[in-house]
Amino acid sequence: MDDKDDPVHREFGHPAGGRHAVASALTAFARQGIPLKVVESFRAANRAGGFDCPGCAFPDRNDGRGVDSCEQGQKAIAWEMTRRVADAGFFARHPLAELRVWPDRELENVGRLTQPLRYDAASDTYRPIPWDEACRLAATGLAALNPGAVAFYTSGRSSNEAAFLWQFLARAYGSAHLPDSSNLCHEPSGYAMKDMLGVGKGTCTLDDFEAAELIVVIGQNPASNHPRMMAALHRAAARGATVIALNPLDELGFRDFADPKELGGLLGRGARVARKVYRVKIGGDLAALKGVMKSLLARGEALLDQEFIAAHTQGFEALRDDLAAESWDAILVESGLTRAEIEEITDLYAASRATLCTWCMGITHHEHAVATVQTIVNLLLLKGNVGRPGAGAVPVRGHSNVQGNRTMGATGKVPARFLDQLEAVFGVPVQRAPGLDAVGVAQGLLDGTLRGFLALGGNFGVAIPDGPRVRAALENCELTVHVATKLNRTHLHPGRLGLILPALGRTDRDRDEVVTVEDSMSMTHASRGIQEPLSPAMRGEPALVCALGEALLPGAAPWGKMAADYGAIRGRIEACLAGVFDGFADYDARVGQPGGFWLPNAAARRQWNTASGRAEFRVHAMAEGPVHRARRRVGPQVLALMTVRSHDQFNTTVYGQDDRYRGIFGGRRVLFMNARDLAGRGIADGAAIAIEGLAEDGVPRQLHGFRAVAYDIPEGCVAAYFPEATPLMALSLASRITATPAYKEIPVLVRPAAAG
Ligand SMILES: Nc1nc2c(c(=O)[nH]1)N[C@H]1C(S)=C(S)[C@@H](COP(=O)(O)OP(=O)(O)OC[C@H]3O[C@@H](n4cnc5c(=O)[nH]c(N)nc54)[C@H](O)[C@@H]3O)O[C@H]1N2
Ligand SMILES: Nc1nc2c(c(=O)[nH]1)N[C@H]1C(S)=C(S)[C@@H](COP(=O)(O)OP(=O)(O)OC[C@H]3O[C@@H](n4cnc5c(=O)[nH]c(N)nc54)[C@H](O)[C@@H]3O)O[C@H]1N2
Ligand SMILES: [Mo]
Repeated sequence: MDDKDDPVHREFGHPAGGRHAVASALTAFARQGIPLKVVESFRAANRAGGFDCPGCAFPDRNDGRGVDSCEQGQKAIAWEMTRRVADAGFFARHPLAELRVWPDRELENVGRLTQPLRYDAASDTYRPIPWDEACRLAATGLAALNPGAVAFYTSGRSSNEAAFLWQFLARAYGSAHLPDSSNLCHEPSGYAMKDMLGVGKGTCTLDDFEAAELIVVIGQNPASNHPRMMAALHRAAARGATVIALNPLDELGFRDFADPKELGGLLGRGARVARKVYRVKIGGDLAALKGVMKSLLARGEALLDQEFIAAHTQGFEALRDDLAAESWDAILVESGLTRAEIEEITDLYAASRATLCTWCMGITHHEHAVATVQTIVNLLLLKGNVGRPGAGAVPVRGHSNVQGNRTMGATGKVPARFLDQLEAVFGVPVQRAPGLDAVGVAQGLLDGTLRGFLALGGNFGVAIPDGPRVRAALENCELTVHVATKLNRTHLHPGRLGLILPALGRTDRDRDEVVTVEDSMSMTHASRGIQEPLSPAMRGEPALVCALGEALLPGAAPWGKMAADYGAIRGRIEACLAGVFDGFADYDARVGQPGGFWLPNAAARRQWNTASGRAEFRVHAMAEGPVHRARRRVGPQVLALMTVRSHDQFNTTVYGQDDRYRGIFGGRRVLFMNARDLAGRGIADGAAIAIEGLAEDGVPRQLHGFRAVAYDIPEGCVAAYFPEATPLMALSLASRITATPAYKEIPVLVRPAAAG
């Protein structure tokens, strides 16, 4: 077991992408002992007849040409295609008390889960059991509980088919507690857009990247988290479009990127992709964008799309008055930008005939996430930048099928019509009341009102704030069931009855079946695994949910028929979604189409499914956030911490210890700090530090064993990696309205280690 964490900081000295990306993809396969599989993988990932990459949700190119996969995707694929196994012998040798001190990456590195497991308290180990028994135990456990005390989590990796059956099983059993990773992720985007535009999804397709004149990338690090988007940005910049970014960090991909799919890129020649990165302060985007709008309006309403505003929107006057009254001083202090920078962005926006804004977690992981997303949409609406080529709002989703899971109803709140059709199609009653979201479920576990927790993938106890307490609460449950591909820390905290059920992943062949997924731009298509499963006891997720359904609610659905033929599931999806979401007619027949099909988006056609039938401007004040409040309480020395991903992880799955684009090698326990913030605290670059989280619940939260790294980051702002730094935040630190944890706005104090 390798638990060394000894980070050093040195410049990487090469462009993002390029030959190092190719080398890193090859290394990922070599590390798993399957070096040759990389060929197969590059041939099948995101290609018609192959599998949908289990990495991010950026859409596939679908032109049938060449490779359409990236370094990060290949890492995720190698991780899944490994031939290593966490078998019965492994679990017999390692009691959970021992595994709990292993680093997260070593738990997953053991290999794939290959058989159903049941926790045995006497030996403190998981032990293999037959499938029949696992399903019977789960069913008996669930039947003994009040359904209102049971939660069914989903992580956005699973397929449409599995997610659909999962939510049906939960609702037919009587629980609508369907928290998902989206609650921790893009929930504010969905809410904000639905409220203003009537559609909670992005309004663009990949073609719009080819037509945009200005692309604004806000709070996103695509070089590490959506590398295929870098290729789209790079192409856009090469044809003359302007790309700019708003980010506290000058991420490498923006200033130096080489497309590994181009010869020049492979030879190592990089190019600037973003003309400029505007270095907002953490949480400063709302102020920055208000500044841009204020400046735009001051230049005269002739610059706006007045026809669009008159014909399609409502609330413009209120926004105009609010912007006129907003103070420039406040805008500049809060955004961290200069007046000249705001005028520069306004120049670009005013001149552009088609603007597309993309955003990700730098926007949603904040207390004022909904307000900030709505401010982005306000900006777009002012110039009619929704519903025409090259223009629109693009929340770039996280997990490869997180959007599809939502379309399938795997969430606590769904339209009544969907529930009606669910009842009609299956002929059984379902739970109609809305259920809890992820933070609500964590609270329910902590206060003991939830007694059962089932998860279709994910690592809930590590992804959620207050992980240690939530994991301890899981142990107090009567029942925990994890459908998973690899062992993770959440599994190490079983309930009185604790089960792990081994699932097939995207790359695994599931007999002759295909599953379907929906990407970030609403393209829905088939995915077919290419590798023979490691063990006959692993099950495709849809079939696995059917097995649970057969044991728990045998009369509720033709479980056996659906397990044997996933087309029978798609038929039911089509029937349940009719009139709820357009586009699912002939679902089963059309999934076979190369590239799949686009789910139509009303806002993209300028049809506004809002109460007023128009796109609605929303006015938002620049309100105080958690860091402001902590500064008032404790003093100006409070810093704003954002927890971000390295280049070598997929969420809680950490592949390695390097973050080469940011120049960090061999460890992850670092805190990126401005040199002046270091000097002010008497901390040397590279010194050991203690970090204290200032939660409003008063519970002390401290982290030790971190090193400070002098870094180009705005004063008052610091950054660290997730999940290592998550223990600094409380569950109560979350966005207004959607309760998405504010993982990027944690008030902290930093001291030299000796004084800590
Ligand atoms: N390889 C890989 N791919 C992934 C993932 C992964 O872990 N690894 N995760 C997937 C998932 S689930 C998601 S949600 C996405 C995440 O994709 P990203 O959102 O790109 O991921 P984060 O690392 O959370 O990065 C946030 C970015 O926002 C910036 N930021 C932080 N706070 C602010 C702010 O207040 N304002 C602005 N303007 N910027 C800010 C940070 O500097 C950083 O560049 O990626 C998906 N794809
Ligand atoms: N501090 C901090 N915390 C964060 C974030 C942050 O930026 N900062 N980001 C948040 C975000 S955006 C998200 S989306 C969440 C992610 O939260 P989750 O989705 O809960 O976490 P993951 O790390 O993606 O889950 C990894 C686990 O999924 C399982 N798995 C992988 N593939 C499959 C599969 O095909 N089937 C099944 N059944 N299981 C599979 C494996 O067992 C693996 O251990 O984390 C959130 N937490
Ligand atoms: Mo995410």
